[in-house]
Amino acid sequence: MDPQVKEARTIHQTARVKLANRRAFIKNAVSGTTLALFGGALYAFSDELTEEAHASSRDDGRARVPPGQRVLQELKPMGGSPGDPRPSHFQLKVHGAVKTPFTLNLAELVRLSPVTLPLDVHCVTGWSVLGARFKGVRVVDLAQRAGVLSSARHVIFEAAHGYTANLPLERALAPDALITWEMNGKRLDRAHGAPVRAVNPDHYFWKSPKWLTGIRFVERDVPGYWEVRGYHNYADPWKEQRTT
Ligand SMILES: Nc1nc2c(c(=O)[nH]1)N[C@H]1C(S)=C(S)[C@@H](COP(=O)(O)O)O[C@H]1N2
Ligand SMILES: [Mo]
Repeated sequence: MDPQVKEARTIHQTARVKLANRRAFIKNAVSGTTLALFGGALYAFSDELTEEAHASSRDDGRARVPPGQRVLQELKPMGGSPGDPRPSHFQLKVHGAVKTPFTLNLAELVRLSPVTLPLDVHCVTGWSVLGARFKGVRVVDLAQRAGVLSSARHVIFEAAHGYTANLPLERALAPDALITWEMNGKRLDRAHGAPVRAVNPDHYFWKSPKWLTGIRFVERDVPGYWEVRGYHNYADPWKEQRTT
C-alpha cells in the first residue's frame, strides 16, 4: 500500500478512537468527572481516579500520584516538531561512551526482547495518566548490548529536530525505562511520537522524547531542550522539581 494512504488511514482510525473515547468521557461526566478543554479538545479529569490514586501508594512507598497532579484517562498530545513517522525510515543510534556503538532499524528493535509494562506518566502541566501499557525494549538492555564505558555518567535521549532530554545514568537504566512503539495494544500514533519514543517514568514527561533518534551515553551532563529553558535538570515529580 502507498505509505501516504496508509498514514492517512492510520490518522483516520486514530480520530475514530478519539471520538469513541470522547463519548465515553461524556458518559462518565454524570458522576465524578471534571471536563477540561485543552487546545480545543475535551479531556476528562477523573475526580474519582484522582482521589483513589492520591490515597494509594506504590511499592516504593511514594504516593501513586505526585503532589499537584490530577489524573487524566488518556495522554493529552502536547505537541512538538514531529519526526518522520514512516517505520521503514526509522533508525535508532546507540552511541557515545560505549564500546560498541550500533544503529537499529525498527524491525531489529522490535526483535530484541520487548516487555509490556504498565507505566504512570506525569506531565509538568499537572496531568498524569496511570498504568498505560507500553511495549518496548528496556534502555538497560540496549546499554548492555553497547557496552557502556565505566566513565559514562549521563544519558542524552535524542529526537527529531534536535529535541533532547538528559538523565543521570542510573535513572536512565531503571528497569521501567523503555524505548517503546506501542501503547495499550496499538502502535503509537504520530502525535505521541511514532514510530518510537522513550518513556522514562518517575520523571516529568518532558524527559520522555517522542520521535526518538538516538541514545547517547556521556561523561559530562548536557542539559536538554527544556532543561536549558528553565525546567529542572532532574524533574522528580514527587519533589515537584518543575522549574529551576
Ligand atoms: N521530540 C519531542 N519529544 C517530546 C516533546 C517535544 O516537544 N519533542 N515534548 C515533551 C513534553 S513537554 C511532554 S509533556 C511529552 C508529551 O507527550 P504526549 O504528547 O505523548 O502526551 O512529550 C515530551 N517529548
Ligand atoms: Mo510537557
